[in-house]
Amino acid sequence: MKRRHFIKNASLTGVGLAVGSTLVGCAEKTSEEKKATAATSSTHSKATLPLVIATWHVIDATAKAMEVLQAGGNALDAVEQGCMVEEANEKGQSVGKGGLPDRDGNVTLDACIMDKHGNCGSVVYLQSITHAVSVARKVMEDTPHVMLAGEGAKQFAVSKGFEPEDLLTEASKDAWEKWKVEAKYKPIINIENHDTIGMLAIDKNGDISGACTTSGLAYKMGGRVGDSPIIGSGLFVDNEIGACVATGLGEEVVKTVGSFLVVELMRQGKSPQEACEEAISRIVNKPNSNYKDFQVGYIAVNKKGETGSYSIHQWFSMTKFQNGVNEQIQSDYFNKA
Ligand code: SD4
Repeated sequence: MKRRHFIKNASLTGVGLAVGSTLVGCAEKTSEEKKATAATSSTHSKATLPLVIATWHVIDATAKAMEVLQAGGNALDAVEQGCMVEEANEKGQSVGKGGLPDRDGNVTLDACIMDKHGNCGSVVYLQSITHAVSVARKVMEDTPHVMLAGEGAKQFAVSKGFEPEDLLTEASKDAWEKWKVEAKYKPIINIENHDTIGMLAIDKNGDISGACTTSGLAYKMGGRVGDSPIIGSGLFVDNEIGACVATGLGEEVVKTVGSFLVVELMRQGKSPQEACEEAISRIVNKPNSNYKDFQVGYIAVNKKGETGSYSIHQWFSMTKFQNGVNEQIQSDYFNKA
């Protein structure tokens, strides 16, 4: 289902839906936008802990993460278990089992995780293992390394008890067969179809962790790795300052080291919302930027529990669970033309 349908359906299913705040330094706000900004500022500024935010519409995942936090679990356990919900969801065709394959029909996963101490682990081009985020955590905790790739990552996972399985579901195989009719051998850039799950949590002790997991761009070239498993690009956590996670066209995030940039902007005093907006502006304001052809979205949280989200194009959203409310918040975006 396309993201715009999720967003429309959200209000019908009792899931809260708010609208993101507006870019500093962007076009003059309309009165409608000013109202939306006011509504969202309060959504973004309640700083009660614990809290969980995630990219896109993933209320089951944020609910799981909050369950972990409410039971006294830490933020690291929360983001891992939250992401696992989407990895196991075969209907989500962008993460874990059921993820759309590369152009050769192989489902290859990228994931990373980062804790309050700045420890991190990552897997790239992982095949046949559903819970890539958990393998990334094992890399972090059980090896002297940060990143394992491909067959080595898979062998490591198997050595840790992960069961290999076929990740290509019938639905994803059918979609790939249809794609093959034209088989355009370049990344398909559909601005509504970037569904990486990035999750950030602050536990009741005020400690922050984050995780990110994806099958990457559908029908990508074999061997292609995006931003999602790259610490600093797809995800960055600094427990003194805050955290950020990205979704969208990974190449553009990598070129601007997006998540690290957002955290550094927060360190310099920007709010999470302002930092996300500035990081998007670095992409769209590049000379010859072809931003109209791709989507990038960021979500961020600071140490105070304030949150922000922003994207290039419409229909990016953040799911936030705080103060007993698990809601989808539609992000504000740059390209209003
Ligand atoms: C990537 N950032 O591999 C990911 C794409 C994405 O849902 O967000 N997919 O570039």
